[in-house]
Amino acid sequence: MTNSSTSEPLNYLNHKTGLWSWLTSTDHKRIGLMYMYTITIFFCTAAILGLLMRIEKLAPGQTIMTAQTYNGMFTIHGIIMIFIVVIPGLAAVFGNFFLPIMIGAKDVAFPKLNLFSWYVFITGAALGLYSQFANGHSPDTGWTFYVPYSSSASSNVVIALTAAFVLGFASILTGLNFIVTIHRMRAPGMTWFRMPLFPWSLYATAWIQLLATPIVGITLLMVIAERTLHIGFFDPSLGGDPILYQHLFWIYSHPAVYVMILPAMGVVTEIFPTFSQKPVFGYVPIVFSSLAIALVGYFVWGHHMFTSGISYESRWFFSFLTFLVAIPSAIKVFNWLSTMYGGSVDLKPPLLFAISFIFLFTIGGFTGLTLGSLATNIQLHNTDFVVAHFHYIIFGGMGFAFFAAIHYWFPKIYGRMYNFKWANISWGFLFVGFNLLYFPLFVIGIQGMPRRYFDYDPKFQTGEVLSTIGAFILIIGLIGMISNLVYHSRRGAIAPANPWHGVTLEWQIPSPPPHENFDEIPVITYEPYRFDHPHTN
Ligand code: CU1
Repeated sequence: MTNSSTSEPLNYLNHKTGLWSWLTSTDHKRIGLMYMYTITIFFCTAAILGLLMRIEKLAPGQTIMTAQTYNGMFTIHGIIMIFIVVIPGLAAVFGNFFLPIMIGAKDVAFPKLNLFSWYVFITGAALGLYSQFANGHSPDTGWTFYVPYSSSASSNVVIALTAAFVLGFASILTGLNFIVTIHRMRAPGMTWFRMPLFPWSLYATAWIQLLATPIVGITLLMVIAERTLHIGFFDPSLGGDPILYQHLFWIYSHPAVYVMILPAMGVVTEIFPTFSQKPVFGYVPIVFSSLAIALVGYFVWGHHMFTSGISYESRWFFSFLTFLVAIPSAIKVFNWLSTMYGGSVDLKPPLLFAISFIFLFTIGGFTGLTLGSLATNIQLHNTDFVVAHFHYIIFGGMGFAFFAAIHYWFPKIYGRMYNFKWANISWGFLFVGFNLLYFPLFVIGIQGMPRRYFDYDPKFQTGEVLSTIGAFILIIGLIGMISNLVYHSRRGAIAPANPWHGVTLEWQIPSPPPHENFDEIPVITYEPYRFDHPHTN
């Protein structure tokens, strides 16, 4: 079948056109793209806020904004990046687009619920943005909403809390949808251990979304109740306990880090075998390390509270448990490197981003151990060292995996190819800019520069200036990368169905995929990542 006006073969992009056909589409692929476009807009907004904060810090004292504006900026930067960009990011964009295809299904289990969750997401995101501007009182609590300040601050805390609460529902609905999809919709013959590893990572992620998100939801509601109805949960003056808030918040928000990073690990686990033309090394250990990370992630939240006055016993216990997370993470790094070892490695842009992911994630991981270790944590707590660490995990990890994913699946999504040279140059700016932006923060953090401070001692200025230069280089890389992708999504050369010679199911169907993915549901007769098996080229 072809589209009569363009004589292109019919696919999910051209079988119906017009904005309304997108806004009412229950096609998992279109919903994935709607998430991608909205998330990209929010990412760019929050990145600009980040750049403005970096400009402010070029010199001690006030440079371009007041201290109160600065407090609002780091708060809204965090709320947008965490709740709107990074938590939904990979799962809602590439999970929606590729999970059904990779398990041989025509859609997710609940397509209408899927569209509904996008509307919930948009509502929450709009509220988050509104909280920034309403009455000129942008929230200034930081994205963690710590009490007792958040129970009493006069800024738009209630709107921001409501936004995070609503966004949580979108996350729960997506997780629920993916769990049922993976249990019920796998193609005939696709046993659990024939399922590719990106779907496995989404499965582990979905359980966290489903089980942990309600905890933060109720916690944020409790803060709203405390502020509006003066019910004492956390505020000592109302008989509450602020430490209780920290427990409840981090019981969700530590596992939430794995909602961000597990799908990132899943993405690169797809890329390494394809660009080495070699089966993934240690399929089963990778599956169980994903599940182990999801499980152990529930028992380490206290490492955010070492200086809060919790007991010595619970501190060393949480410190010990935190170290356990390093084991499954290291298993994965070992398996990725072993997958490449001895393969015919082809350093195309997706692999370049995936290797950068390993490099940056490993720095983030080791500095995470530094922070998880009780003694050094006391010294480094609330310094810029923490800011550097989590940007290496969240941006260097999840962000670079997102960039790897879009460069990997772009030809499948749009049926066109981006410019490799342009992609490689953008990568250079991103990689150099990223490290120059965040590495100096480790150094000034160790020297005692606190996080979230508007002003600073002149002795930190060299580090701050280097970091700001890095931010500009990073932004150039982002502009280069995004313009390459946007331009070539319509004008790039027509891509073949399987440009990288991949073996998972998404590479066996046309690009862009047809509306319902498969004319006939495939029957799976062998394990994934069999490069010796005949496949489409
Ligand atoms: Cu944590």
